[in-house]
Amino acid sequence: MTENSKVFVDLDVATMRESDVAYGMIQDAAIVVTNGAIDWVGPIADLPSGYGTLVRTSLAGRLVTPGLIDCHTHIVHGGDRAVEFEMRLNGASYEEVARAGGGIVSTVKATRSATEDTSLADALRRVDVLIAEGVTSIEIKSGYGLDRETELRMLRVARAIGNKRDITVRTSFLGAHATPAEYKGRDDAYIDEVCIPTLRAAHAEGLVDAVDGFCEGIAFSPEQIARVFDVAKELGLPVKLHAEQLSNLGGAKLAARYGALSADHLEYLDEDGVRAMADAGTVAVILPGAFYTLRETQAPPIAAFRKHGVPMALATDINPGSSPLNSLLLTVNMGCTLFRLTPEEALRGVTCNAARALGLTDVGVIESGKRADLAIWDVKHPAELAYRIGFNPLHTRIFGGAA
Ligand code: DI6
Ligand code: FE
Repeated sequence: MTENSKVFVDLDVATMRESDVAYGMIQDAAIVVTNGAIDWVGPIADLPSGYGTLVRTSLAGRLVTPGLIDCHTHIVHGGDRAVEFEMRLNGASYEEVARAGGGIVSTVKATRSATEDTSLADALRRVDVLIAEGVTSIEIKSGYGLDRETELRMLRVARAIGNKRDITVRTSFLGAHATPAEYKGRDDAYIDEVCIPTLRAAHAEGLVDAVDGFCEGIAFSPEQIARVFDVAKELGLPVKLHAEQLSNLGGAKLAARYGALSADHLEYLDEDGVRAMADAGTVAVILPGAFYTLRETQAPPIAAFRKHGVPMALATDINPGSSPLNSLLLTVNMGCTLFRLTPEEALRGVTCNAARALGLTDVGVIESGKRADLAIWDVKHPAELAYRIGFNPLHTRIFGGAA
């Protein structure tokens, strides 16, 4: 305790610790924050007398949760695909849209032609919307550059976001997202000549926290992803993977073999893959925004994740094609409504389990020694965060102890 300590009182806290009590809930609690970290949390009746002289801030009965964590985004990207959305609703097929210059290729074109400044300004507008919902950590992927210069630029923009705003940014290198037009039909050459050398360059510049890929019929095979993951391993970088989104290629199993932090999407995952994830401690990141936008009908194997004890996270997957969903609170609601997650599972999905999906050990739960990243809500019960649609009850967001 120092003069930098603050005591919050008159609050209930959903600590999200492992606990027999739902949400790790403590009613009528106090939280002591010292030098940006949580010093003490517990029932106010147990507050050590040493803290008794500190000035108290009343939260008037509000609920406190860990700051929210969006563990899967493509929030740095050029342009939008609203016209493509409109074309599809007017009857065009995905292929016709692609032939007319739509799809991932159009986002690559727009991202390549954007400057670092405009990319940053565009992304910050989206980040600010998340911040207003109490988000304190975010993952940001590259993968719309698909050439060395633009991939590096995307990652520099991601780092810049962490400097311009009070938010923790974790970057993922997603060079193996799609094959760019100039390498059409030469996927292996793209992996060898562009993706892997760019990963090495980005890592040398300190721009990479994890390595991601898209393992899918329309993207890369498990063998191709494995070549990228081998380099990640050599560089000492953790991996994660877009897997089993549209079909089952064994991507999650491959990811688990590399001790992946997470495998993401997973609609077409089988129980064998679930077991492999459980054994490896790989988090299942569920992305209801893409499921909804693509009007997918096969849900991820939630019951099997529960049965085998695979931790589940939820994220927006913010991207201009399959998930133009810029709200983590709505994502929480959709996780419950579309996939029947309980509100507690959904809240764990954007706090403790999202932290784990990013390899972050100092956030996602409220306990002594963790960073004081907190969200203070005008709600009585945590289920309210999952229940309302299009309503933001955030009162105050605290990042590293500062409001
Ligand atoms: N899965 C997705 O749903 C997005 N990327 C990925 O690997 C699609 C991205 C896009 O359509 O722009
Ligand atoms: Fe994604």
